[in-house]
Amino acid sequence: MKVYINGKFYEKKDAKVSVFDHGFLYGDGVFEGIRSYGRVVFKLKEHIERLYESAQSICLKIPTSKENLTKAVCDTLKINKLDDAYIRLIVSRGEGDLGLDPRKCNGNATIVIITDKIALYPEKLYQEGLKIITVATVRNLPEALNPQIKSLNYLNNILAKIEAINCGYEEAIMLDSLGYVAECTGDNIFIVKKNELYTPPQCMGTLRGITRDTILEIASKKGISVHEHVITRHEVYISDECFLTGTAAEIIPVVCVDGRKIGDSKPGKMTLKLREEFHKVTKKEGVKY
Ligand code: PXG
Repeated sequence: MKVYINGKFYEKKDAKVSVFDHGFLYGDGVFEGIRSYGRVVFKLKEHIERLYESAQSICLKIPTSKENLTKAVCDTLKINKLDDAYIRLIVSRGEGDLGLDPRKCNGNATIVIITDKIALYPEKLYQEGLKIITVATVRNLPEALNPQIKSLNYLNNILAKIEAINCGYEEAIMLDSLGYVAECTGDNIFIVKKNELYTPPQCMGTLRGITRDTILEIASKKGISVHEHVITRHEVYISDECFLTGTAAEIIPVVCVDGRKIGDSKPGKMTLKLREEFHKVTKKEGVKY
């Protein structure tokens, strides 16, 4: 497996960045998790766009164009002969000194592209559905570190994940600072009530997920009513169906939340339909390589 670093390819064992890179020292950088399906990088344009937006927000200048970065992602997939893959695109502040001052990195941002195969959850969980819990760690405040920024500092999410794991669960619902449902540690959340779809708005503590947007597009094409609306835990507990969306997990049904069974404890009809439709579009919408 070859890894792209700043325009060159390295064998996995030689793919290394400096310990003085502020990405390593401080989590100072941004990233994207992307997937390719049948030699099509799903919504690559949207991922590249979001990466540049995250970078803009943290005053990180990506030292190449969107076109070049798009090509670099495709080249990495080609060199690794991957048809279906998970892609991690990382831009860190680069090598500096031990102080916080980003100016010491001299604008030498580090660009890394790693490609691999991952299945986040075993197939059994997609068939049977996930059991999840709400955790005490709330999502970062937008006025502190906006969840729209996909930064290299994922401690907020990792702490929530640790809480879930310590309680015997694989995934956690994180609330925003007002106590509304925000999202999960690496996924957005949807509920279905009376055949209508609900998901939290992006403004509070939620990442504008590309899978989330895809589900919203599919739903509107299918004539399903969609509400981007604040959701309380109560509304999740009394929902007919619940599912999570993310590039890594794709669409995964949830059948139990905080000990409350959702619907009839089986993946819901609309969830399965949307999952099927999602897999149809993954091979169509994106950049071919
Ligand atoms: N919310 C958060 C906090 C995320 O990190 C999503 C939602 C879904 O967004 P997309 O655009 O992928 O539909 C993410 C996704 C993992 C993992 O291992 C997930 C993400 C990043 C890194 C790892 O599940 N981000």
